Amino acid sequence: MRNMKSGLSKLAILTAASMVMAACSPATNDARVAVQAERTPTLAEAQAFILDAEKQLDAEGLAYGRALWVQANFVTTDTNQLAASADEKFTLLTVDLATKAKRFNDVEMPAELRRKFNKLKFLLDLPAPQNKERTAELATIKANLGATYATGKLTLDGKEATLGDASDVLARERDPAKLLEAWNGWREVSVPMKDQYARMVEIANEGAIEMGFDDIGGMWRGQYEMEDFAGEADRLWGQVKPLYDSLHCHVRAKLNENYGDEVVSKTEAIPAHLLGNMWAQSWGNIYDMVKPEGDAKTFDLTERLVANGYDARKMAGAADDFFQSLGFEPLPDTFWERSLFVKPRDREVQCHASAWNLDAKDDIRIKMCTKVNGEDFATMHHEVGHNIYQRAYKHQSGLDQGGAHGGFHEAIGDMIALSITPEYLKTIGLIDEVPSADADIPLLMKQALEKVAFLPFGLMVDQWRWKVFSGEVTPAGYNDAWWQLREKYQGVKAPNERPADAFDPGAKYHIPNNTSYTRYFLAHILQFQFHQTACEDAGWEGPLHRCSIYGNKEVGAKFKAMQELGSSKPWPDALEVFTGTREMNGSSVVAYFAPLKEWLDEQNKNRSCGW
Ligand code: X8Z
Ligand code: ZN
Repeated sequence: MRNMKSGLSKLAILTAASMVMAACSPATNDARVAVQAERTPTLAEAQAFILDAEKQLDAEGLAYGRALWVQANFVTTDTNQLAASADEKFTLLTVDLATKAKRFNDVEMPAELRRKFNKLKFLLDLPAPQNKERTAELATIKANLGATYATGKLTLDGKEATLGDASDVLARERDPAKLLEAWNGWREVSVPMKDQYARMVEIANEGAIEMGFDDIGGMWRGQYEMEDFAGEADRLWGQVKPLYDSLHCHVRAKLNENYGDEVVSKTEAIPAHLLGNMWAQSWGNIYDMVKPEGDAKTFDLTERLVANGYDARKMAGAADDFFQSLGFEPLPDTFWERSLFVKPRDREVQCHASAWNLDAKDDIRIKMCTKVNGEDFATMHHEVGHNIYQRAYKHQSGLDQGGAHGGFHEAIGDMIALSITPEYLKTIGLIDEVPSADADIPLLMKQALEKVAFLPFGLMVDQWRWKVFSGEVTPAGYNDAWWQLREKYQGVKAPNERPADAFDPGAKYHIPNNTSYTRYFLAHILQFQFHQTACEDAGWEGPLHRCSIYGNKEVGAKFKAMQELGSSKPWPDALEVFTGTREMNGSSVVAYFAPLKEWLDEQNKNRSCGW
């Protein structure tokens, strides 16, 4: 995650700042700018400016991060206000620095330094205009939206329930009426967000324009340092879409067999409450309904974790052990002391899993309301992967601390989770017998329900936001535009007519919390690319889904070399270090799932696919 989660580490502690000019406080800066306005600044001044900016961001970032950590771990009116104040302060500083940086626009400087100047514009998820009142208003809205999501409640079976409870219903229930109750209930939480969201967009767009972007969307896309970011995402989607279409076709047919024409049509988009997940973004929980016939030889990871006495800490321990097997240092004691692993019974927390680095060095931690199940076993590796990456680039200077791009950050732990193969699970004692080759299709099906199903969702969330940010979609059209994109990309539709005041995008964490989302789409491409490279380097010749790099120090060393770069080089350089190529490529996803694709197409032979 950006900024105070994985991005906080961008604000690294700077060691000796020898040649800092007298630019320590905004006040002295102002005076200097006035005096120096007539001449082009020198390279030395540019270097000193960045050094000083990193120092200020580092100090402010630490305070900001702590305020956000406390709020996320203890959501109350007071911590909300403290978080808003810290956000306001940090935003003011960052906007000030990005504005002052403009005077160095014409200075000739090395590419590395120019990139640091550019990065000043990307530190905030939402920029504020240079106006104290509106900066404060923006910070308050942000804190409120986050808290509304974190503390949202619904009614299930006449009792108060949380998102976690509703998600369990979506995962396990098979009665459409009960599924619908949970699905609709959670969407009432976001109704009051809509007006605030619209106001937030208005203010932040002003800020983005002042920084030289067309709108917030332009700013979000700009950080990827690509000519045509949206086009690149479309290209990658084109590579994997045929696979998604085959999966969609089979899943819909099976849901139709289970629920009948009344609930699921054979030709239209799939109603969103039937796919096992609150947002229909991953479908692993409906494996039992879509699995190949005669699936006797696989295993249920959730059942195995429970039977082996796993709890959240033990799950984190498995992730730690995996990274250690590749040559990474053990997680520090403070990780175990300061992380939040389970949902507390007596206070409100932001349960959506996240990974943090508070001091841009070793104070790495996660916050996760872990459930002991297969899904969270993978999420645990995802979160620990963020922490491992953050620590790997801690030696970089403040502005170079960060993922090569957001997709890299989201792919590190996921790539490791792709190595959680039956063979590996046997090695760590979770299963007794490795299923034979006739379990390949069932194993691939489980993986596809998580990973392939996710792809169009990963893409559409920001497609919606880009339209909102550009003004193409206005508040009156927020909800309809959301469902148009859900249908277009995912072939998923709302299970019932949406109320006029519905704000369904707000029921997904990353919307009220302003976390950009295309990063996850890219991560779902990149993790397979990383996995394929790692397996080839390890000399693996079998099917990709059976390859685990557990214990491979050579692969680990190369993986670490990429991570250590942080964002100090353009992302293609980082990609090249690990994969030898400078392009993201969906062909690894296609190769990984090739046997399943063939099987799906056979199943779909007499079905009508598409929606
Ligand atoms: O938000 C996350 C992580 C934290 S960065 C748990 N993910 C996305 C989501 O939950 O929607 C991981 C996969 C997609
Ligand atoms: Zn993540």
